[in-house]
Amino acid sequence: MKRIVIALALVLCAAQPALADKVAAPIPIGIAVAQTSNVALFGQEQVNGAKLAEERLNAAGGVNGTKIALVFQDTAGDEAGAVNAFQNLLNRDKVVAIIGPTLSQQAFAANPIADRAKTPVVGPSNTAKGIPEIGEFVGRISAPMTQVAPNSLKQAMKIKPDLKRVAVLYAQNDAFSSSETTTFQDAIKELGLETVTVQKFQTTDTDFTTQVTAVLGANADLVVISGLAADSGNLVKQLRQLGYKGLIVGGNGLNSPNMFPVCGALCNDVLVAQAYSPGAVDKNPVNKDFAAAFEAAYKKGPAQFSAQAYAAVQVVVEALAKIEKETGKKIADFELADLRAALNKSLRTGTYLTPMGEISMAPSGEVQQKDFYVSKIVMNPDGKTGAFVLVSE
Ligand code: 1QQ
Repeated sequence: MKRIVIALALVLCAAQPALADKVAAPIPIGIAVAQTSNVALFGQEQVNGAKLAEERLNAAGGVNGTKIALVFQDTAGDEAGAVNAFQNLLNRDKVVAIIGPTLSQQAFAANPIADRAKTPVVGPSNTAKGIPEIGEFVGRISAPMTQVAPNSLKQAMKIKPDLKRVAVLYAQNDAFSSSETTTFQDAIKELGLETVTVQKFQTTDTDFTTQVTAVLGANADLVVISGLAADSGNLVKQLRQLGYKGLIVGGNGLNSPNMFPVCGALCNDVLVAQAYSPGAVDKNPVNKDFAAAFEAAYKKGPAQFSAQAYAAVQVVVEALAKIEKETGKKIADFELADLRAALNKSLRTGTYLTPMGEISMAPSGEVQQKDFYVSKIVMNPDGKTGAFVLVSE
C-alpha cells in the first residue's frame, strides 16, 4: 500500500509542470557590493549611489509606472562573500539582474554563477581586463583601466616635462591591481619613460618600508600605485613620511574620498585618472542634476563609485523600459527566465545618458564611454576630508 501511495505521488508530481517564476513587483534588482570589510570603503559609496538612483527613478515612475526595489546583499571583501551574495540574489530573491560585485577579484569568482543562471550582471566598478569575457550575461558600465589609467601618466608628464624614472608598485593578490599595473607598465614604455623598479605588495599589508626603501634607492621621480584603498593610502603616507618628494599617480583604488583619512594631509597632489567628475556638468545636465541631488541627500559631492552605481541602476531601469516598449508587454507579465534573457539583450542596445556622459554597452558587454578625467587630491585643513580637483579633461 505504502509503495502504491509513493508511486502515485511520483506520478502526480511528474504530471505537474514546474511552476515558472514570474517577475515580482516591485521589480527586484540585486545590488551585490561590499558593505563590510576594507572593501566597504568603495562599497559604501556604491550603496549611496544605488539608493539615490532607486529613490529618484521610482519618483519618476520607475519602469513605466512599475516601481523597482533594490535588494542589497553584502559581498564583504572576498570571493566567498560575493559568491554567497550572488546565490542569494539569484535563487532566493529572484532578481532580474545583479549590479556588482565591487572588485574584479570578486567578479571572476561570482559572475560565472550568474552567467550559468542566465541572469545579467552589470559591473559597476570592475575595471580589470577580461571582465566582459567571463560570459554572455556579463557586462559592465565601469570603463576598463586600459582606457582610463594612461591619462594620469600623460598628466604627470605635463606637470613635470623632464620626468623619466618611474617606480611601479602593485598589489599582487588582487586581480584588478595586477591588471592595472600591466596597463601602466605598457603605457610607461610607450610614453618613453623608464621603469626603474617594480615592487609588489599585498592588499592586507600595512607596513611598506621595504617598497619605499626600494623606491628611494631607485631614485624615482614618479611613483605609480595599483592597489585597493587602505593599502594604497598607507603606501602614499609612508612614501611621504620616509622622504619621497616626487610625483605620485594612483590607480582606481585611490579613486575614493573614503581613502583620504588613511593618508590624511599626505594624500595631497596624488594624481588619479577618473571615469567620472562631479565638475563635468556643462555638457551634461544629467550629471548636474545627479550631483545636486547627491549633495542634498548626503551633504557631500558624489565621487566616481557613487556615480557609477547610480548609472548602473539607471541603465537597468532604462533597459527594462525598452523591453516594455518593444514588446508591448508589462515586465510583471514576463516569466523570470524570459525577462532575464530579454534584459541581457536590451542592456546592449541603444545609449544611456548617465552622470558619466553618454555610454552604451557593446554586444560583448564592454562599456563604451567617451569622456575621462584626471584629478589631483586636495586635502582640507582637517586632514580627513578633501576633494578630487579636476586638472585635465
Ligand atoms: C576593480 C577596481 C576596484 C578598485 C574597484 C573598487 O577597479 O576591482 O576592478
